[in-house]
Amino acid sequence: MTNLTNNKAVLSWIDEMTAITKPDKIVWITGEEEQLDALREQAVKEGILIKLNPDKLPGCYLHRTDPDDVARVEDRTFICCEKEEDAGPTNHWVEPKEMYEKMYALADGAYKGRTMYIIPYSMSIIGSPFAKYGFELTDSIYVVLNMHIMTRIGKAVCDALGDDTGFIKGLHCQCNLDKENKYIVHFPQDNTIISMNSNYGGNVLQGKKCFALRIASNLGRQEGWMAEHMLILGIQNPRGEIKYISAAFPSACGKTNLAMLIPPEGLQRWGWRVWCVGDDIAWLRIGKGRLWAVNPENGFFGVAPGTSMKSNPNALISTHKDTIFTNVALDLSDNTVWWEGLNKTPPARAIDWRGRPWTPQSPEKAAHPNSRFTAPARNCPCLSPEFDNPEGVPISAIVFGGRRAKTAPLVYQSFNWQHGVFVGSIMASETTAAATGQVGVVRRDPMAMLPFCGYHMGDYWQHWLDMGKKIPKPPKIFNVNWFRTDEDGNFAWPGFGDNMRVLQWIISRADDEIGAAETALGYEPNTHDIDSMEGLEMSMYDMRRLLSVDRDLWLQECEDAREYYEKIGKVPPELYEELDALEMRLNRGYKVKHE
Ligand code: GTP
Ligand code: SPV
Ligand code: MN
Repeated sequence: MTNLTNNKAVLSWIDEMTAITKPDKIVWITGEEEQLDALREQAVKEGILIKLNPDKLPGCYLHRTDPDDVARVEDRTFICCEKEEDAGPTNHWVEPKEMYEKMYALADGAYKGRTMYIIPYSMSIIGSPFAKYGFELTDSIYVVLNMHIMTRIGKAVCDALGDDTGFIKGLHCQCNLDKENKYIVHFPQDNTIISMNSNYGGNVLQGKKCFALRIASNLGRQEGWMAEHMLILGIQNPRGEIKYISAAFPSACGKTNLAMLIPPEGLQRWGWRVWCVGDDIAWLRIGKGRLWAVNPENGFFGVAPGTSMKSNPNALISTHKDTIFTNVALDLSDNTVWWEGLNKTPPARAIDWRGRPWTPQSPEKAAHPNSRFTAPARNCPCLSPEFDNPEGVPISAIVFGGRRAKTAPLVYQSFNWQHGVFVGSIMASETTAAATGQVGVVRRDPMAMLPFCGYHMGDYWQHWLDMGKKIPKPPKIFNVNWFRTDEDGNFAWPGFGDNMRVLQWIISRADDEIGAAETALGYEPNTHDIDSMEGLEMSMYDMRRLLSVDRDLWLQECEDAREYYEKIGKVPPELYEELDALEMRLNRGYKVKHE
């Protein structure tokens, strides 16, 4: 097969990787439908994919991963920059030369008897000034077909790259999925990514977390922009005006759901609606006095469990064609898929995510808690008309949030950018099934970037502070918590569509349209300012509780944050100032003042 590019740097790197991996065959992925169709067919034949009911789910497939390969592996993820201190205390580091040797030893002959697929891909719109190009070499058809959904691939990428040498090099070998030799490795100084012994989502779809966050956060720092774990959405008000916000929540904490929100019926009637620009990653840059965001991806790699026509119809509809499902259950009655929370009628007979027979009486879950769908963005009924705009959208507000059963109130606004960076830096959230390890443990996850920041966390905070100074009209910064619980452990806030009520307050505040109560944490809504008309069944008393701040819990929080700062080291002094000021406000029994 002929090469798709004459770019010497690309070809010589591929030659080098070919010599190491020793494939039987090399296939360039052109992006043409004919080639992709042949690969789908081959994957079905080889048992990699199961073709689903073509009438109910046209173009859809099911894939089951190895049961030990179901989520990102943070303890096997490395940032191998030149100096250990530049990776910082939140990243694993190994000296680059040593790591290359280890990786190339694992890759030695890894493609023997197999095919090397070369995927040219673009993060962001091909040809746009903000697009970045990469090549992923893989022996996995599953990766090829997922990258086709998640990014823009094929010959057009090579044409746009031309002879430029600023591309991202990626090598992925499934090997034998040996857990002990699983590695997700980044070499920021060489723009290189190597994934070994995994075939799961965020570990191997390298455009996503590896490139668009870990490598891109490094590029952003050097080039004066930001790569963030953020959704991007547009809020349309009854006057037809659209304001954009971006929001950083940790993995499996509600980004996809918020990005595709459908407002409560009453608010819809008034003309409120939400447009989805992105559900996981935002690249942000300064332009015309403001901060602008693009979504570098082209699809959604979303959490399946809990996704239903009730919780997130837009996401569910997005999966109704041309979608790959991973680790959900197969409904044997009609060859479709099922997961916990899809509906209240589990299939009488199914095959679970491990490939075993399953019935509603089975003690275990039918779908893995981190089972996912890979769906093309164009399928989303509320996809923003700005999705394909290479300029991106201007951001009015940045929202941080996480899963906190007690501490964080429903919503508050920071006093200013510097205070907002502080709020992001002390974010904490309960862990979820998106990464291997314990679930439900509260940990610090600054800006939802703990697993994705490709350099020293202290330097990253400094970059945030520096960026703020350069934006003439910076977005306002907020914090939300949809996951506060009552005494019985139930969620105290209905969440999902009702989150629209909080978004309304956020954009009113971003535009300085309404007043707020000043508290020790920041600005909070006056209770009547959260739109409780139009069907919210919540008493003023409960609403006040949702917005309440427990002083003792927060003093404890300050102590924890201080400890965390000490662990990080190299914390910008401005953030210590903010921490001291918060503690002082709490200790003084800060008066709540209504404007
Ligand atoms: P990643 O793809 O891992 O980055 O996850 P995400 O941040 O996009 O999370 P997603 O929207 O997929 O939601 C994860 C889980 O949280 C799902 O089980 C949702 O049902 C649940 N969830 C999302 N929004 C809400 C909410 O407002 N309230 C409650 N209680 N649960 C929510
Ligand atoms: C996340 O964990 O934040 C995800 C899923 O979006 S993965 O692509 O596996 O990282
Ligand atoms: Mn994510």
